[in-house]
Amino acid sequence: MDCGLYIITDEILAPGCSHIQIAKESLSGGAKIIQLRDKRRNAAELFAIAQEIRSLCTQYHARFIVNDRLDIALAVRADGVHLGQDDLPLSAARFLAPRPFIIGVSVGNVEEAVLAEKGGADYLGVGPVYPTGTKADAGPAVGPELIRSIRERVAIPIIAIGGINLSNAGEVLAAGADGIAVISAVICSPDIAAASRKFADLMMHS
Ligand code: 3NM
Repeated sequence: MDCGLYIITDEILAPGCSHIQIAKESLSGGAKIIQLRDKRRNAAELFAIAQEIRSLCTQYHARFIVNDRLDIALAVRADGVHLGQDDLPLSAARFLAPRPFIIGVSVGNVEEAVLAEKGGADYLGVGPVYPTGTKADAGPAVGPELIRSIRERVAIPIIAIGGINLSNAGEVLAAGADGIAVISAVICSPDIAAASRKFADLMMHS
């Protein structure tokens, strides 16, 4: 899987800015992967939003991943789904969605990372690398050291997440992350496209 700037849409952090607007602006700023993440909306609403983001990602040659909701991901022909440790088990998701459908799995330690790779994950979301206020149950920060330890044990791409900003992104990439997933550092910025562009440039030059 090609990595790059991975933007997760979050309407709660950006009042007045919809998932679709966030996706559109991030893509215009160079995001390579968009993840639709919404724990509140019903399936009908999510499906309609996901359809729009699907076509935006196609237009920008970016990947589209849906958080948690494999049904929505399959229904709109997204490129993949992202699963947390408490979501549908990886084996069950893989049974329903054979490759090349992408399955990403959140991991918080080396054991989970090794298991996810063995189980057929296509990439790992590793975090929270730094403290974050965005996800209440994210757990304690694991630091770039965990990226390094996981990098030694697994071959699939690592997307680092949690508290990543323009000042610490460099050390996360240096630790072995293939990509960086960001919410607040981009979405809380007054200019989402410009903030995305800064991350995309940083990734291209590191
Ligand atoms: N997952 P921000 S941390 C959605 O550790 C999410 O798995 C995490 O937001 C994990 O870039 C996180 O604003 C929130 O810190 C990331």
